[in-house]
Amino acid sequence: MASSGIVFVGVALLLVATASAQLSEKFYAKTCPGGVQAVANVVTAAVRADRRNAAGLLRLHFHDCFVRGCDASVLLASTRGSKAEKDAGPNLSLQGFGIIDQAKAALEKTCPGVFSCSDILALAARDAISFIGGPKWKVPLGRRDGSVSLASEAISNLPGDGFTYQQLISNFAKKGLNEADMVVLSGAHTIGLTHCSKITPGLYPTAAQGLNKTFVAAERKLCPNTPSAANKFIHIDGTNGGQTFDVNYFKNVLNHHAVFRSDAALISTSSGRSKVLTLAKSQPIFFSAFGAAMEKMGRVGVLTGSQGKIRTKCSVK
Ligand code: HEM
Ligand SMILES: *[C@@H]1O[C@H](CO)[C@@H](O)[C@H](O)[C@H]1NC(C)=O
Ligand SMILES: CC(=O)N[C@H]1CO[C@H](CO)[C@@H](O)[C@@H]1O
Repeated sequence: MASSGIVFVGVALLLVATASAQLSEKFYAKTCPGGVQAVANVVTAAVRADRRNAAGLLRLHFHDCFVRGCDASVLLASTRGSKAEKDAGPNLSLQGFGIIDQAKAALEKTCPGVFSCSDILALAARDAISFIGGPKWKVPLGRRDGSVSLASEAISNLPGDGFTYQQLISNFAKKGLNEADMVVLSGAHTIGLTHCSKITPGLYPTAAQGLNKTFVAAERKLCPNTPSAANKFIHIDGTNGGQTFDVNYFKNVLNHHAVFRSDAALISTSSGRSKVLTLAKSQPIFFSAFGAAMEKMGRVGVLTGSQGKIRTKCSVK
């Protein structure tokens, strides 16, 4: 029958598409056997020197995957007449480019033209987070690098700090990530810094979104509502000096100590609230769910096989 023929062709195409998109932890076993370890060495040295780098590397991988898939487009430099993702105004605070370049330079010496920048980004995020005591997840490899990076696409694809729960869900859904993935990945905000300008919109309305009053007073002290304070950085999760990867972010959200409006939004629905409760209660649950969601995020829109290319320098297409 014609319709079953169409179904068959459809299934066959789907199988081909899945096969070509397969990543594997052993991808470089023959072509660059020491490569994965070389990335780990560079990343752990950089994070040991400055723990701040862990947050930078995690966010770089996230921004990469949300704009054109995990294809290292976030690393490309602007060219004459074309502004790249990394130069999209509000995202100028991205950190960690130098560490990726350093890892790439080491790999180009031992296995030239083989190891993709997008795989380095995925490994660097995992190595950095496990080094600071967070979860360690699997990083299947074999991504290839893209050659397009547009500031306008960073603006239209990344979630905004003023997003509602529904907006966050639909933003992540566009990347094939579900509601549970979105909530657990928000737990990345257990580390890192934010500009005051990102939090003042939630901090200064009189009602302040149902935030805890003591918390609001303390944050307003750190972030006065003045133009000169806008570029000041503060910890997103100040517990333990903002250095530890743990469930305190979720505890803070539950206690109405949320820094971004998008964080506060996680408990604005009963479904979100129950997910936050579960994660706040158990570090093992948070760690395994976070790792699984990172592995999933690392597959978003990847180029494989003969798609894309292997860049020699990560900032140059
Ligand atoms: C759920 C939607 C999300 C929103 C609205 C959001 C928004 C933001 C904003 C506004 C900042 C501060 C940027 C600045 O002031 O320059 C930030 C920082 C950060 N975000 Fe997110 N983010 C989201 C999800 C994620 C995810 C999924 C990850 C990683 C898996 C992540 C990792 C980070 C990290 C690590 C920092 C700190 C960066 C640093 O200290 O250098 N975020 N985020
Ligand atoms: C607000 O937070 C403070 C700690 O920052 C806490 O002592 C206080 O009980 C909280 N208030 C409410 C109403 O939950
Ligand atoms: C995470 C982050 O800061 N993303 C921002 C990147 O730039 C766009 C455009 O202004 C913002 O909407 C995003 O929130």
